[in-house]
Order: sequence, then structure tokens, then C-alpha cells
Amino acid sequence: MTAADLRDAILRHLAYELGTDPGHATLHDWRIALSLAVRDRLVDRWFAANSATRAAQPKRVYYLSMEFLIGRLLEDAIVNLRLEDQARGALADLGLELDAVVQNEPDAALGNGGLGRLAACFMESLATIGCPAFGYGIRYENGLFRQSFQDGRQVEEPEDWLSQFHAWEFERRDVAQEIRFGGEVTEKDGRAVWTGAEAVIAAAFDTPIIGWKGRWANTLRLWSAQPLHGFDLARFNRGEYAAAAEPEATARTISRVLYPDDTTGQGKELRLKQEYFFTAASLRDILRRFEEEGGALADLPKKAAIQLNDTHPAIAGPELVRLLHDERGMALDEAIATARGCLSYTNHTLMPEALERWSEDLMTRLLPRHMQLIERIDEAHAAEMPGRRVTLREHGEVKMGEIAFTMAHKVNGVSALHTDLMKETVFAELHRLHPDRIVNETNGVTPRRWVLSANPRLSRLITETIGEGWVDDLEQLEKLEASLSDPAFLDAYAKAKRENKADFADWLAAEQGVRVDPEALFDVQIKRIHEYKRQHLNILETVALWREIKANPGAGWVPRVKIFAGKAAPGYVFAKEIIHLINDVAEVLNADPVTSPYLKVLFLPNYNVSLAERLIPAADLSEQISTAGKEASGTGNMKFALNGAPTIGTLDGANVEIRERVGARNFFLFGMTAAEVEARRAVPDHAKLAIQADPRLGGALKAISQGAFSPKDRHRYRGVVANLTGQDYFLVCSDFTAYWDAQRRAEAAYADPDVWHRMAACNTARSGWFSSDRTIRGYMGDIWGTVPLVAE
Ligand code: 9GP
Repeated sequence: MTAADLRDAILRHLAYELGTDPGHATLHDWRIALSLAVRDRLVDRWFAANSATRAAQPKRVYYLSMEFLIGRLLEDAIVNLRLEDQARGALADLGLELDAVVQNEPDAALGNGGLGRLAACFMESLATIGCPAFGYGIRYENGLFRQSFQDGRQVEEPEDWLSQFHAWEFERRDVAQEIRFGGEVTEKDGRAVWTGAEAVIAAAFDTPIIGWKGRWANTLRLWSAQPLHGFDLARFNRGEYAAAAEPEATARTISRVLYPDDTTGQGKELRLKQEYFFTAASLRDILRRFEEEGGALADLPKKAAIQLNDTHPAIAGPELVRLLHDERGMALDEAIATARGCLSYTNHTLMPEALERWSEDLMTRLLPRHMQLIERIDEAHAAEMPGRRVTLREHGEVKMGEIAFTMAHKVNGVSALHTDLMKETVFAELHRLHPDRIVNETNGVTPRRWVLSANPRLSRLITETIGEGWVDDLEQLEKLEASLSDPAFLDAYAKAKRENKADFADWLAAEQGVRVDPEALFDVQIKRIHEYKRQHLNILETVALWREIKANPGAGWVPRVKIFAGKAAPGYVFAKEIIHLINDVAEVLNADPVTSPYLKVLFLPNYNVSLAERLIPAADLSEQISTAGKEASGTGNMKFALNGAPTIGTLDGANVEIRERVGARNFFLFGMTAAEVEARRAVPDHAKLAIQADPRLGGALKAISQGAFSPKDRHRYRGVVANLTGQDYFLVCSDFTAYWDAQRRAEAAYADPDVWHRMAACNTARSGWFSSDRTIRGYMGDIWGTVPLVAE
């Protein structure tokens, strides 16, 4: 396709889809017209992949996930179809710039953090590798909330990403599933019959996901909840307009937002409904496809590898048993074994709040047959494993982590350390019973999105140096090793980073009205706000540093900009206080004429994929400072390393593997290990001891507690300070001094550009293992037993 072909296609779509002409088209219109023109190309590849799959009838992968944090799709499609030059040329002819058009697309806000972004990277890698796969999730009308700040406090507003035409999806009116809740279980001819009382329709919307060079494309199928019947005309005619619309509104609630606040009973019920809704719809779709291809039910595991992304779809175990046993008459034991043959489960966290537990009352009310089946699965497991102590229910609750484990043939962790800890802690007993079940698949990120399109300058330099093969064989970055002592290469590497930083500074000035010095060290912590991720450790160190600079402004400080971004869950009060504190500190520090040339603090609102794509290539230092043992893997850490930002971090999650690969000298390690964390917690008054030992920490805490950053509300951070000086479960105080020292080491290294750029380049050259292609190949071999196909 030439640029002229693409230009003509854009103009055609502009006229015949959007009904407008170039003289009246807005940027939005151009973006849609370009998307449709690119989509045409993509659909051809998608059809080719689909027909190759139908012909071969291979084992398919089904990835069930509550989140798919796909972000923008236009640039991805252009890059993977290798249409950048044509798109630039076509738009230039029309007087437009590709970057502006691409950035007009709203982010698909279908995820919260690492788990959702991992699912998106996996979809892209599956397509690049040519592994036939479906992603299954929910088409949230309002996604995750949009974050803004009011007087420094987080404000949540509905995300309206679907208020514009979404060019990438196809509604499948022919594919719909009726999903039921509640009701009762009766028996007929010896079989259980569940008649759910409430019903909604799961309507399918398909998004093609294209792999590198357009070699293959898979489908992301998202379910939207719709009412079984339209509005109630009889009530409407009686003038009860709101009541007439109620069934529709109630049904739509299910696919309205991602992670509704579940601190209330209603919130919990809605969350469980969402989980069952998309899991049940997906399983029926999978069985329908299998049955259409005419397989014998017992062969289902040969045709379907169903991956449960965290515990959210864990109800898949009981539901698949129900579909096989109750609805298709398979013997219970066989149904359990067949389901287990298909299912595998990824655990993404050891944090107890994410290993879901549902009250038996709620489960019985919403999913009465599943509750019975959970009991039967529990009994079957007990019979299989005499002497076992673990149960699927405890204290009136159903344990979804244990259900997922019991019903899966493989369970994987997402980094080596996390996998070991899983074996030793949350699943110790189950691991003893099933020693071969747990495997490790360390996470990865797609290089197409996170290097090639996010960082074109670095990508060009890499390609000029080692050729293009790295894009789908990221370990080829090792070839850069030979250039790490070449001053010309290091200069070019430094120039790319400098220009990325200058671009970011310009964007900050234009979009946020903030000026920063591009020469300053850009020190970045972007991720969900959580105590275990310890954004409060970072801000405490910032306050301590501010006090030191103030006391001695002439000491040759390395200018630094601390950049934060991330959302706090709406019901997580402490995380919201951390955001407020960072914003308050920023206000005081940025206005301080003495210190602000050396130290600035920014909290960028509404963190999303596009912001990460803009910021990571401009970052110098990557903050990965979680309490050891708490971060399952991290994937941001990999993106930063690949883009040449060395890590300051603890031995946690994939940091451990990053450090092993990039080399200890190119990583600013600090803090306690997971084992030391456990030991430290047992020390009485550990926080107080740490505060006594380091006056900088005491000084920072005192400044915060005395209202230095909240002069009109001096006690605002009493709770935060009390937490840190008291229980300090995440050991912020105990790791403070080591963190402070590591920051000074980072500063010293940054002050010597030769040292720094070599360090940064080492990170790029040695992080090739962290490609999600490698991770997906691991899943295919160790868990799914699937092989790639090739499209005609
Ligand atoms: O917190 C983990 C993060 O460490 C990991 O990288 C990511 C992908 O595996 O999953 C996150 N977990 C969750 O978001 C919830 O379990």
C-alpha cells in the first residue's frame, strides 16, 4: 500500500462513513477515517488468521481477564502493519501530522494496573507469535474512573472513553449468551437443574489484535451486559417512566465500571456478578465453538487451554463442571478432571485482599448451584488427597484462590521470587499436595509497544546498530553489548534520551503548565498507589532531601524532578492520603525559591497507558521500591530498564531478575530482603528504632506532622504519621536510611554523564529477556501445550 492509496482510503472513509469533507473535518474525524482505513488492512489479516485456524482446528488459548489495559490502538495497528511511512505521507498530503492524529484517540480504560497491561501485552505477543487465541473480558462502558485533583485530593469521575465512536470493535449480534443469577436448584431425572431468577444478556464485541508485521491476528471478545427484555411498556404507559427503564439500567450496571467500590455489600454483589457474567459467557462461547467443530467432550482439554488471570474468573472451575455435568451429563469426577485439563491459573499477588473470598451467603444467593458444586469439588479433592488439611471454604467464606488452584492443572507465579513465595506461603499446603502444579512464568512486556512505538529515537539507534531483528527477538539486544564501550554509540544513546526528556518537558509545559529543566534527573514512580509500593517512602525521602538542600543550598546538589502518577482505589482511604500528601509537598517545594532549582515534585493526574508511553522513554531513574516480598513481579520495571532508566529498588518481584541480568553495578539496590522483612516485623518498636537512628527521617516525619505541608490543617497527616511511627507494616521507616543512601549513589552516578549513560545503555542491552514473547512461549510450552500457526 502506498501513501497515496492510504490517503484515498482515508478520504473515502471520511466521506462515506463520517459523511464529511476535508473542508469540515475535525481532528477527530480524521482520526476515525484513518483508523477505518488502517482497520481495513487489519481485517484482511484477521480473516486470514481466522480461516487458517478454522481449517487446522488447533488447540486454542482462551485468556480470561477482568482487565485488558490496551490503551490506544491506532498506533499499535499502524506500527504492526508497518504503515508508519505511508500514514505519515498520506496525512502530510492532507495537511495533518500523524502524531497529533494518533494522540487524539482516547485510551481504552479497561484496566487498572499491571495485571491488565500484562493481559494486553500477552494479546499482542500471542498474535505476533501466531498462537490462535481469544481474550475474554468485559466491555466496561465507563472503564476505570478518570482521576483529577481538587486541592490535592483525588477526585473520581466516570471515564467516558466510549462516548466517541470506537473504531476498533465489531458488535456481534449473532453471538449472545443469557446469563442467570439467583433462583433455585431442583432435580429432574437425577440431574440438578438450576433455574436462575434474574437474567441478563452478554453481548459480544470483538476487537482484532494484530501481531508484528501483520503476520497473525487474534480476537479480543468483550462482553457487554444488556437487558433480556427492553423497557417495561406497561409501566411506561402508566407513567412510571423511571421504573420502566429500571430493568435495563440494572442489567447495564454489570458492565458499567471496572472495580466498583466493593466496601459495601452491594459493591461486593456487583463484583461477583461481573466475574460470573463474563466467565460464564466466555465458557459457553468456548464450548459452542468446540461443539461446532464436532469434538467428543472428553477431548475438550486437547482443544481448549483456558487461562484464569488472577482469581476474578475463578468461578470458571465450578461453572465448567456445571456445564459438563449438569447440562451435558458427564459424570462428576470426569467433569472435574476435564475442566482441570483445560484450566490453568495465574496468581498475581500474595496480598490477601486480592485472593478473593466470597461469603457463602452471597454465593448461595447468587450462584446456588455453584455453591453445591464447590462442596462436591471439595469432597472430591479430599477423596483424592487423603490427609489434606486445606479446604475450599472457611469461616463462612468461599476461597477463590484455593478453588482456582484445585481446579487448575497448572498454577503459575509471575516472577521467580513470587513463585517461590507462593510455594512457601499462600499455597504451601496445596503445593505439598500437588508438587508439580506450580510453575514460574516471569512477566514480560511487548517491545513493539514499549520500545518501538513509545521510543522511536532509541529504536532507530538500536536498528542502526544491530539491525531490525530485535523487534521480534528482543534478546538480540545483547548484540548492543559490543557497542557499550564505543563513545559514538554512547553519545547517540545519550542524545536520544536528552531529546526524549526535552519533548517531555515541552509536553509538561504545554499540557500541565509546569516547567522543568530537561537536564535534571527525572526520577519516576508511576503505578497504582498502594502502601506496599511505598510511594510514601519516596515522598519522605523527598522531604528529607528538601530539608538538607534548604540547610545547605550551595552543596552542589544534582537537580532532580520527582515524578509521580497513579490512581488509588476509590475505597482505599490511606492510599488517597498518600496522594494528598504528595500534592501538598509538591506545592510547598515547587514554590520554594531556594530549593526548587534542585528539587521539584510533580504528581501527574489520570495515569494511563498513553502517559506511560510518553514518560518512560524520558525517565532517568525507575522507582521500584516495594516492601520485599509484596510486589509479585512488576512490569513497569521492565519497561524502564529497556528504555534505559536504571532501577532504584528492593529485591522484590522481577527486580531480582532484572538486577541479575543488567548487572549489580547498573542497579541501585537497597533495603531488606523478603526474609529480613519478616524478621524485622518481629522486632518490637522497629519503626521507632529506625527513626531514632536517622535524624533525617525523624525530621521529615516531624515536618509533616507539624503541618509544614498543610499549614491550614496542621493535623491533616496525623493518621499517616501515626501509621508510620507505629505499626509501619510495610517497613517504610526501617528501609528509609538504605533508600536515602541508594538515592545518593544514584545522584553521584548521574553527575558523571559517562558513567550514567553507560549504565543506562547496559540496561537496554541486557533486558531483552523481558519480552512478553518469551513469557508467552513459556506458557505455550509449560502450561497450554499449544503451537503457532501461520496465516496464508
Ligand atoms: O501487583 C502485581 C504486579 O506485581 C504484577 O506485575 C502484575 C502482573 O502480573 O500483577 C499485579 N497484580 C494485580 O494487579 C492484582 O493481583
